[in-house]
Amino acid sequence: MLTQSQVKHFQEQGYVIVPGLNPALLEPLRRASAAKVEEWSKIPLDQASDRYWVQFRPGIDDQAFLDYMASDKLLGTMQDLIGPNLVWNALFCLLGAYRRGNWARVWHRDGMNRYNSPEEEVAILMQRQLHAQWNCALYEGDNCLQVIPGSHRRPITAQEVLILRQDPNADLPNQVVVELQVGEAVYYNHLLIHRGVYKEGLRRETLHGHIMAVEQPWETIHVARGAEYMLEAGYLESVSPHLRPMFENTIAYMHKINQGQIPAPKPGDGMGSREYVEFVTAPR
Ligand SMILES: O=C(O)CCC(=O)C(=O)O
Repeated sequence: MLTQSQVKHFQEQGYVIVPGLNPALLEPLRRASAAKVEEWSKIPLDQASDRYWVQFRPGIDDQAFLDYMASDKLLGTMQDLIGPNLVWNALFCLLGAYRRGNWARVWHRDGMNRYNSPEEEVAILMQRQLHAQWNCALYEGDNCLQVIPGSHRRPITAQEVLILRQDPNADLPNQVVVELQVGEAVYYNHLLIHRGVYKEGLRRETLHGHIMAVEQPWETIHVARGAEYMLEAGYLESVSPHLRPMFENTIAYMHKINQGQIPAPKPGDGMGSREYVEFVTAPR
């Protein structure tokens, strides 16, 4: 159970670091992750050079991922942060510098929509506060994520835009480097202005997932991409009863997408990191 001050930190600063992966899960997760990474590393570089993550399919891939998802730590933390009714979206392993040397993902907000004024920008941000994404480090030394605390509730500043215009990878005022010990997780609102800075030689295999509340309005693009296996007969019954309510919500959500009940994002919305930087730095 999180303390009130941890929840407040998440709400106001947009992130909170929480220790406590069950130690019995660490080795099985490392083994499962290494096997998936090995699979991924066989993809020819010209087909995979842009990828820095591997997707896990709980219930299809190694049992360790399901055990991790079903842990009280993960579900309890998410419920403390965003409420009791959860919709699972995705689970990846973030890799950082694998096969790419030193590089950085530019400052961005994930999946941000386009807007015409700071008021519209804040309205979009405030509509998306009932979700969280997390990074849980499986190895020592994960200091790849950097965030601008509090930026998930306010417009990007003129000073930030000025800096990004000169260099979308430059340091920004008040940036915080998120340092994770093994088994620690940072839960964060991915609308925080953030980036990933990756160093050659750092073994980074960091579990990275996204969960939202059923109450969170969202566009189709973001939920359960690549998770059609969840719609197969018998899938739900195959997972731990602990996970079923959350997975049932995901499946219901996917049905709504397939039936066209959830509006598709407008063209140009749900921007990726590069698009985001181009959008905010464009002359106005
Ligand atoms: O590697 C990281 O921790 C940052 C990931 C990131 O920038 C993103 O998920 O949008």
